[in-house]
Amino acid sequence: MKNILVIGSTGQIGSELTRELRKRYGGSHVVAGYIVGAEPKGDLLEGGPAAIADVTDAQHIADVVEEFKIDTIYNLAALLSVVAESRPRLAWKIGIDGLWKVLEVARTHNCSVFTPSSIGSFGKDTPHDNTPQDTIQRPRTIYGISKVTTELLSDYYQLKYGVDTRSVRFPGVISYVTLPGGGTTDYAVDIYYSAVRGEKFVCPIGKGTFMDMIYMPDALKAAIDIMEADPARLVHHNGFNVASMSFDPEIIYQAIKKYKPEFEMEYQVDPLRQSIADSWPNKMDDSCARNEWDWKPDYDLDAMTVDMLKNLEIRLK
Ligand code: AKB
Repeated sequence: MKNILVIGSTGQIGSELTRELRKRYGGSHVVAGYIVGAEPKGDLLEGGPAAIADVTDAQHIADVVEEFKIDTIYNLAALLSVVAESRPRLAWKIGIDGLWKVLEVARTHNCSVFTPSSIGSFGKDTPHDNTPQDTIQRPRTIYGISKVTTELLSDYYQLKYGVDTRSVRFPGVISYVTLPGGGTTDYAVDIYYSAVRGEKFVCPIGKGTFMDMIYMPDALKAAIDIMEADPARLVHHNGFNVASMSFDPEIIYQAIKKYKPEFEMEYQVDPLRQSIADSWPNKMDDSCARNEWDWKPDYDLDAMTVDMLKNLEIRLK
């Protein structure tokens, strides 16, 4: 990776990935791609070049790739699971029509591409415990359908045209920097904000609902390490299971209560979020990622909780 374009650089993962890539490869080598209305600000704007890179406009992406001699594209444009259910056509337009445009630019300009998949690519017929790398993927949400298609289309470009496409299936990503918007796993971020603000947390996901989660530094590490991986060792290319921690609302609540004994939580289950969560794995088996490119997370629930609380105390002061 010499010159990198991050599409969606102002989103939850994109903003932190852009900063991390700039730290590793130098500010001038990482272009913060954005759409009108979601412009980068502060250090994201000042730390390196920025350019409009809208996945619905292939010519625009090609222009940016040429101008900055891009060889690697991180395509993070997507609607999250809950919001996608209310705007399915837009979710498809951004997630799949957009991906097709990015892949075409990559094919004609010889770029590698990372487009994340998600635990949302699984469905209720998938084995829920120790979900294997290669298994049934029959999701019933538009988000899930678009994520399975993302994996398949990325593999197609790899096999048919030799485009170097790679990706992981992200669990719910937890961070104190940029809030996620409209995801099923968002509760695991919101709960920390309530704890630090001294508010009672109203949990939209029911007790006993386990989902895979990952702390942002590990999510960034996964996104960068898979693109740096030795291609000779890769059996899979797109949609690697990456696991880190799995918990239900009660477990994360108790983990926070250890440091905030006065913290309270009650349940008001949201039927849409719950039905999506019920169709996702309880815990994935990530042995392929571990074997093929040495994936290993650094944070467990307790280490993440300490870091989240410490940093949110500072940010929300
Ligand atoms: C969501 O909840 O939609 C995302 C995801 C797990 O893909 N965080």
